[in-house]
Amino acid sequence: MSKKDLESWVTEVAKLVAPEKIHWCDGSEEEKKVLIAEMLKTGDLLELNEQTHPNCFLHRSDPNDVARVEQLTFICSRLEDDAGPNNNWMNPAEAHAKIDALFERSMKGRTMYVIPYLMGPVGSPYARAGVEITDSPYVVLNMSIMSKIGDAAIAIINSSSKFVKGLHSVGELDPARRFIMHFPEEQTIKSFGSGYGGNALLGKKCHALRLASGTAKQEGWLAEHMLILGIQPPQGETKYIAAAFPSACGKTNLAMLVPPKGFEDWKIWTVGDDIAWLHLDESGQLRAINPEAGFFGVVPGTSSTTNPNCMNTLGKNTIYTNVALTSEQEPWWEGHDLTRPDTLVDWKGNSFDPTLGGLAAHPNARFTVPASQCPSFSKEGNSPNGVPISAIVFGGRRSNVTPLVFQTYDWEHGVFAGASMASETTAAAAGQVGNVRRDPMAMKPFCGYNFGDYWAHWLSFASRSDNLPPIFHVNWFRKGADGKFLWPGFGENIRVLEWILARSDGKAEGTESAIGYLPKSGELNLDGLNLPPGATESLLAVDKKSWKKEIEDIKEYFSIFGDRLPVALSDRAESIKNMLGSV
Ligand code: TSX
Ligand code: MN
Repeated sequence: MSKKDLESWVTEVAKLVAPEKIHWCDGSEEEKKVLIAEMLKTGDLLELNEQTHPNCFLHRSDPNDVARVEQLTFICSRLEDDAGPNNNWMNPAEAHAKIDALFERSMKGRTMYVIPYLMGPVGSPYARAGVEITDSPYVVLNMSIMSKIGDAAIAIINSSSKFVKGLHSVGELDPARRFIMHFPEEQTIKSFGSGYGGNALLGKKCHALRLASGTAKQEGWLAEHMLILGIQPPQGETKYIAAAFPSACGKTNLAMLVPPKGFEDWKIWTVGDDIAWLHLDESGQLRAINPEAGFFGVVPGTSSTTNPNCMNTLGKNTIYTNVALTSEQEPWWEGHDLTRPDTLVDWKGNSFDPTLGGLAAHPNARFTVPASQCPSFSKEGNSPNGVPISAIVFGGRRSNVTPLVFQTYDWEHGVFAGASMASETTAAAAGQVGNVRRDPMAMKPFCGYNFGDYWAHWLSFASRSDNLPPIFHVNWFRKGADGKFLWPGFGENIRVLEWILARSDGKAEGTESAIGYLPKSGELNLDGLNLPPGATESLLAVDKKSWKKEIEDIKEYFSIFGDRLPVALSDRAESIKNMLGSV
């Protein structure tokens, strides 16, 4: 692949989609200005209050196009088994035919934008390029925040000879004519019929996770759904952790954590809030880069209480999607610091009537904002070699069973903990509230190949380094008998991170249990928290009966993967079951 291959691909696509014009994006400020001006004219964007929200805009999606669509997302590998039971699969030839029929002349009368983009720090050996062709100026604007558009990408395409090809058209935004298709063997993505972030900003979930996860297996690294943060104790060295959580667990909030009372001299540095690319360096040290340049986060619930750093990141150079609008032309959402104004326009553009019981902002409303605006953004955030990872953390939302924190005994046990992760569904997700769903490594919607092969790849790291970070599991959401959360969460989570780093440093002993090391009595710093009597015990309890049931559930889930399941994982389930004894 080279610049010439790029040009011939663009010509070939233009023949199929028949645009009125082709525009090669350079990522310049001038280009952005022109795009924004056009979108203000067409109503694609509304300008927000210039005084209080400089260079901020509101975009309203089609009401039928407000989220990722897992049932319309396909991995089109040659062999169905390579996609695995964790993905929808379609034969590549059939998939191309199906989606190309939709693309035919789909850009007539429209501009076709060609976006060369770079995922990862400029000059990083770990950065990768892609080119997205789209007919959506909203996509161009978002991609210009979420990735590095233009020369930096072209340079890589010319020199490295590799890039991911992404073709996107909003089509008619008809859910019946919508597909998100991935061709791992061709390093190609085709997305039709949706303008929503995860379906349309192809550099993010489609490239940096679904395709990159498969490339990473072939090349010996990991593309993960993880935040990356640095923790700096008073006068101490900054240590970095990478953490994977399913949706609705507050990943962005943790990535931007503000140290609470008693931790004023600590610092948390944000490297990334969603995706980590992890590589072993020559010394066997695991290092992480954030392939993204911006945050595309959920707005509702974000406030000065839940995430003050995020609130200070927003408010300038921000695209808001599907929030409500005040009479002062300011964005508003459920969970905002300001109580709901009497007069609001809802996310669909209608005057909001609270007596009807609906929401003013869509629960999946989003902000798109440059990472560099975050007050806690790490000085190492653009470091070409990434940051060294001292601990890997998996987590989920569980009202019972899973303790606040435990450390796995070794890498293989850590992979087991990641592979058996689960989380309870919330109102924000589709389906019933409170169901426990397995979401291995928080990658259920994003692993571009068979989970069995993916776990084998994770396990293979044990033989490649004797310096791997320890793996932990956390749960901020355990509830007491009264149905109330036992743990205050948010900033106070730094206490759990402190124990994790102490363990990683060999400075805390821990105590053994059937499921891993727990903090020994007194090791978790709870000073000033005033937890009710018994709360600590309940938070850290490992109830043998419920864990035996949990292991049975995990074994049942694992069985879906048949002979692609690494034996080490079924063996580990068995050995934990034996450790739990006969209760
Ligand atoms: O993001 C959350 N985190 C991680 C923060 C760094 N949330 C919000 C989840 C939805 C995205 C949390 N919610 C967390 C948490 O640690 N914990 C909880 C549960 C909880 C909610 C409210 C309280 C306490 C816990 N309120 C009081 O204790 C007053
Ligand atoms: Mn995510």
